[in-house]
Amino acid sequence: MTALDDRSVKPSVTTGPISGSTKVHRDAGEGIRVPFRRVGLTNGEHIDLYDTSGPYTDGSATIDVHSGLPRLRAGWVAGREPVNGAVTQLACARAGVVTPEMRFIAAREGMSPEFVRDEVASGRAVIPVNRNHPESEPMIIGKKFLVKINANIGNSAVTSSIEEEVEKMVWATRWGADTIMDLSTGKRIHETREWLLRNSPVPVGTVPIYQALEKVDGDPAKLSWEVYRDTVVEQAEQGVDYMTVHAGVLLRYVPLTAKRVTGIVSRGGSIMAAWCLAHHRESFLYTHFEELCDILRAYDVTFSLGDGLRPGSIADANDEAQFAELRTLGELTHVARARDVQVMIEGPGHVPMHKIAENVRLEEEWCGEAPFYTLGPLATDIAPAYDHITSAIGAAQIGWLGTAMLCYVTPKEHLGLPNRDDVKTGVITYKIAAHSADLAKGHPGAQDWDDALSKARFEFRWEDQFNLSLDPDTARSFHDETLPAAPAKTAHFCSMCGPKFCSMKITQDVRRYAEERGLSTVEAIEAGLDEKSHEFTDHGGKVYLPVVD
Ligand code: IRN
Ligand code: FE2
Repeated sequence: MTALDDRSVKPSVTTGPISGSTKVHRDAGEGIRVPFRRVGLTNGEHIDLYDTSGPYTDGSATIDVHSGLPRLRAGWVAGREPVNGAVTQLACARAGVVTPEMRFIAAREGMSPEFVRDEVASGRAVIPVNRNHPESEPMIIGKKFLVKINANIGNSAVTSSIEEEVEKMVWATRWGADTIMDLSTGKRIHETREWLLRNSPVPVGTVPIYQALEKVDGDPAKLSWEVYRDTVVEQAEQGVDYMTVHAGVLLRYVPLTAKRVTGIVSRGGSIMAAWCLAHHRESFLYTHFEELCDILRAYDVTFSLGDGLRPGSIADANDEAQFAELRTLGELTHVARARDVQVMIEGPGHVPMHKIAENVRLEEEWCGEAPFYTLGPLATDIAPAYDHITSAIGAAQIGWLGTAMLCYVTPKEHLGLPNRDDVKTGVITYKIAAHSADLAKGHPGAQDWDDALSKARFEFRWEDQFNLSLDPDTARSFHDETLPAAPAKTAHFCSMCGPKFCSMKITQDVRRYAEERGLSTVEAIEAGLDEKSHEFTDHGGKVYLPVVD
């Protein structure tokens, strides 16, 4: 019996299309079909958006979470020939082989398959795809591609169930999470992960040291390489696509954190520091790193080298401990790559805006441009309950500077385990940061989405404006709070300014005025403004009109 046969677990997941969208597939050749979310517009146009939501938004598909998603990649995995003894995307890329995963990604990102292969071969991009997670739709993490976001889910010893976590995964990918990480530390870790993997359309990451610690009853001193190794094999066998490994927390770096305001804030980092101190020995993750590479290579699991010494406060940003660890992560990157194992590098944390750029510069220099994957960073410490915002400020900047994936932060950060609503808020907030970075980087086609929405807004196509939003449901409900009636959906104003003060309506009036009188826009604006100024004085010349009931 597998975990999914357990009928006492009854997940109920959200299915059906996102408002105003339908699922379409683009043919990428060789029988590869790449899903997109098509937003149909009332003017007959449409726009196809990158779609992370998997079969849950197909509309027609009924999803049986007890049997798991279709095994999309099973045939590709089975047909893969080893290159120099390795089956990893990196080994293939280096040997000049374009894998079906690379073809899929090329169509998804609007790039050529050869470009994708080249970025993977150089180590600047990774494709996290465990051979044992055939349900996932291939995606790429690298600075030359769309900026990705990760959503952390998973239970704790105190709260949450398998049902809740499966729905959080489906919910997170519905709103745009490119990967999820199962950070469960509570009961039934193995079963929870099985449910997530078999039903996840996106790569799944984990931090294996958490489960290893459970196995030794929560006492870091009792950890050993053997317990850890067996846990990694167990998780790789299940299909985990990337693993956070805090192998850069060396014994000699631990004292560097002594004078910090917030010490060591990484869970994995603090576990490894405790082990090193208890045994006064070098970290087994570091001393056994080559063996670990061999395990990950066999499944094509990607390393996410953990930032166990990341700063946990503005005061500790960019300090000696943080950068000492980063240098070691760079050294390990080259060890892993030499074994054809893919690597990305985790980054901070809490960093004020003026100290962000240095993080990207040093990471690229020391870690051979391995994709950077950062947690925010929070640009200030003063807003618990709003840390999705404090961190999105840092995330947008670090994304613009070249960070390939942003780990979301929810409003519950520092306060409690996020629930389903927090997950959505975190995902939407990080989609904003990631897309803002795509725009600033001049990513081809990124602006099409903004242009479509702006046009809809200017032309008062309210339904299109809602449906083009990252969150159509909330946009519609905010609008309808004050103007719920159907005619308001075509009205040339909303309740923010009312009919007389809508700037967009006035602009349209000016343009019509110009057309009617055969004037150039500049002349028309002058003439139109003159007319408006008379209209304004005629109405009493006050910007703020007295309240009339
Ligand atoms: C991302 C970048 N730096 C840290 N992260 C994520 O933080 C990491 O991938 C994991 O999901 C989470 C918790 O990691 P620690 O606290 O064990 O380091
Ligand atoms: Fe924090």
